Amino acid sequence: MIKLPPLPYAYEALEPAISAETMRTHHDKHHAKYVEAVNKLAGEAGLDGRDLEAIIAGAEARKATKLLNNAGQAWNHAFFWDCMTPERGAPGGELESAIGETFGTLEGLRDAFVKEGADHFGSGWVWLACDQGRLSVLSTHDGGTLANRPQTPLLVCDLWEHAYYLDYKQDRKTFLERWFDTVANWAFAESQLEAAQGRHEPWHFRMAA
Ligand code: MN3
Repeated sequence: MIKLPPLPYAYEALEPAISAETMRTHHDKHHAKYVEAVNKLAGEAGLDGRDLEAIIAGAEARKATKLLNNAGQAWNHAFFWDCMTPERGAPGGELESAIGETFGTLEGLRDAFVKEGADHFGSGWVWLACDQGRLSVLSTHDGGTLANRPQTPLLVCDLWEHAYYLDYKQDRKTFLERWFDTVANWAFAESQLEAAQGRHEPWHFRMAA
């Protein structure tokens, strides 16, 4: 069994970028439902008792699409909560240098991230990732995840309408701009960059929530 991880801050902590009402529904209803579906489907696939990364790998190997989608969503949401913080910050150290190398400036990264997310057709996720030492911005569709990909994810933002519709209606671009400017967790991204450099383990879905 996997467990729904608690939010690392209060429901209202990310206001005004994201309302408490959005966070409550998003975490307590949407994320909870994905976790519940994973436990049901992993049992049916003989994958119960594994950690979530192993369930994702097993679902992929078995071409168990419904399990893979739900497991990807369970992983992505847990990662997403840690990609946000009420402590507004800015990239520093090696992350700042890596952003400079690939995007020129933080503004360059912001443009690429917001454009990728705003232009993404339908539901999915927009990521900042490190791929063989170089940063990149990419998006995945639906429950698509970087959990078991060679890239190390540094940040992700949810592009499903449930992530922003209550607060921004259909205006995904403004949501992404405000998300990037005010709640992105740069300390977390720096820690993931260190993991990509082999200095410690990358983020994992915690089994004991
Ligand atoms: Mn979501």
